[in-house]
Amino acid sequence: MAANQNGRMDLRATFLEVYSVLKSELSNDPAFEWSDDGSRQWVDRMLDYNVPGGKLNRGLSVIDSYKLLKEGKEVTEEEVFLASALGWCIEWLQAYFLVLDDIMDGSHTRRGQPCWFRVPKVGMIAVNDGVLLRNHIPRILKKHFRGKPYYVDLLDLFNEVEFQTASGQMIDLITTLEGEKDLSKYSLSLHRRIVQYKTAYYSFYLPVACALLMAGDNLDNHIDVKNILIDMGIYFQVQDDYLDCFGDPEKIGKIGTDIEDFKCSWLVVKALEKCNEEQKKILHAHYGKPDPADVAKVKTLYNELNLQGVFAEFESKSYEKLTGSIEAHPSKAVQAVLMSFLGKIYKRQK
Ligand code: DMA
Ligand code: MG
Ligand code: MG
Ligand code: MG
Repeated sequence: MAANQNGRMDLRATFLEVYSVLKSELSNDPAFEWSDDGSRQWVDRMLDYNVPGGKLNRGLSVIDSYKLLKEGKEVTEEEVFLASALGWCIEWLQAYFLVLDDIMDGSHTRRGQPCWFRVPKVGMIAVNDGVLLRNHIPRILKKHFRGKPYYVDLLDLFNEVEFQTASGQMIDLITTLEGEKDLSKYSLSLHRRIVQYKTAYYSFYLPVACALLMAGDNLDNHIDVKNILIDMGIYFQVQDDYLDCFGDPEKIGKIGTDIEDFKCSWLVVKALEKCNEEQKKILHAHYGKPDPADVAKVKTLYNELNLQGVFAEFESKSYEKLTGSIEAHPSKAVQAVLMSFLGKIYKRQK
């Protein structure tokens, strides 16, 4: 156990060293040659604030998955560096989406600190910082992967997944438009569409797809793996929706805004499924209002409907189903990759 813990800590430390390398490569870009204009310091501070402060699950998973796919064969230092660089590309992608997501969702905190756009003097410069974060990804890929046979596939993968995520974010946002607020269109199938696109591809499929490409595999050979990862991503976003209301802000590092924002959250979909006519009126009257008194009414209703119990049931059912699909996979190495993902998120509190 102790050895495992240490192994994990070493991996995290190595991973963070790679972050420093990538950061200095990016901030030493000729674009910031006139270092007296503060641009290099801005990029450094912006990166440190937004990129490395999360759980790093997505990034670390690339290295984990690559090692498992190698089935115990030796993994060189260079391979660990490259897998880490790909892991960081995913963390960069996540930072880019989160900086913009927090503006659009009107959020207050992220990872236990104010959202980047709420930091004094940042404000809407955060929009351009998001664009910069996004542009760092192809720069990292160009610098470290240009000569690899899978370079084009990597670029295509990141482009594809970015498109999917942005499309998910779009549906997530336009369902909440003023004047079109309509709870009756909120269903499990709409929820599934939103979360599959906004979360599952970049959080679950992308890390494994990166590891597979590095291992010389073709992604088209792994449609079954992709489907399991998508289901896991949907389960993960249901947890995110649950924690938005029932999680401890100290632990998750953010304050929920889904009720105020009229989001098509898993919780409101379940509430609509379970409520009687009387309770439905309460939802219609108070969901999507900024006033804390309205939010409190919705939360009371969630408790009356025992949504915590409904979620606990969903969580164990999802775990069983996912384990079943994973065990049916022919490759032990792939099983190990998928089980390690599932183990990291099952019953998470943050
Ligand atoms: C976030 O969905 C999805 C992306 C692509 C950032 P969300 O707004 O529920 O995330 P969070 O709860 O972290 O703000
Ligand atoms: Mg958000
Ligand atoms: Mg959002
Ligand atoms: Mg959320």
